[in-house]
Amino acid sequence: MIAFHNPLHQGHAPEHEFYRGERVPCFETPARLDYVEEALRMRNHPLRPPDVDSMEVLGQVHAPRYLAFLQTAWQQWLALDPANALVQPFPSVWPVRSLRSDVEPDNFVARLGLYSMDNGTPMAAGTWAAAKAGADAAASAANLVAHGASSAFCCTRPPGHHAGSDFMGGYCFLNNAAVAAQTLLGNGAQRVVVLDVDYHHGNGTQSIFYRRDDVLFISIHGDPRTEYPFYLGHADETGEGPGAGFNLNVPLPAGTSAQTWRDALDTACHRIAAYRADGLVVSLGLDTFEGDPISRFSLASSDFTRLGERLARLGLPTVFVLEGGYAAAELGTNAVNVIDGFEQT
Ligand code: OKP
Ligand code: ZN
Repeated sequence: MIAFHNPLHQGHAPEHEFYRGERVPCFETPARLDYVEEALRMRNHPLRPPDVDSMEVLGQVHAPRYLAFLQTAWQQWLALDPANALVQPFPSVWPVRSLRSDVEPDNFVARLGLYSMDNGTPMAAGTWAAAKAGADAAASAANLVAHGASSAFCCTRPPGHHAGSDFMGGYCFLNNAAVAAQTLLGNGAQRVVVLDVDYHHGNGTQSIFYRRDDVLFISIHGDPRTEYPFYLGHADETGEGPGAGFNLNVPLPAGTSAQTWRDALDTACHRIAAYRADGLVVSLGLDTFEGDPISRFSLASSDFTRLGERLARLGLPTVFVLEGGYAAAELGTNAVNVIDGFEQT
């Protein structure tokens, strides 16, 4: 399977995130992608740089003022104090209920809070360039599939599925899966499914497409009552307005077995078949792995091969977009297991 990689991902390398109130080394590291690229090469999958500019499609899934902020956020941070080059910005205040989000504050940290859902999405000097190149890789993979390839893989970080129309969160800045889905639609697809199998609910993707019937969003994830992102991902979220009936959440308790997870996947696949989609985007998080340090499902490496096999049986043009997965040393094996399971079926 042709894989589009992100040539600029290393520029997004913040050092710290917050965990239980303490600053800890980031879980979402450049090394993650090195492992995936190495496994792709070892198992003979060609790697290509992005060949599509996603800017126009980004404007269809993200708000203009959010894109403008993100694009210049690091310069704004440095303009406050050149010494900030060595400091990570974090938001500390957010416009929750009863506060206004229509007026952009002049204060940088307040603006950062306006465009963030958490303080768990650290930025670095190369964040915009890395996120944009990742969106380009997603658009490239979708474009290849739209032009007749049966599948393609977007091999990128930072991930995207927590990023909504106008906010970052959960290590995500630009919603790569939404870019892929929108690219398929822009190339003539009528109905697209986004299937999100990351451990964490894809709140950003869900919210972007919540009122639309041309994208069916399905997610299997840790129950948000106990798992990030906490405030979205419940089973009663089924879509709104024209999108009513085109959103399916399958939350599972932390600790769920691989067998129960596979049954949930089967349920999702039956819904996909009934939708008569002309394209599938898979938000491929691999943090459902039993060895993942921040998640609590128990899939083995062999289960990822089975995931690829099950998805292949849908018979749909398919774009895989890498999301989470924090057992870095096993990430390459697990990701390419999905790819090989898919291609060998
Ligand atoms: C991103 B993806 C607390 C650590 C938890 C949220 C996890 C984001 C996962 N600061 N941060 O869905 O794999
Ligand atoms: Zn995740």
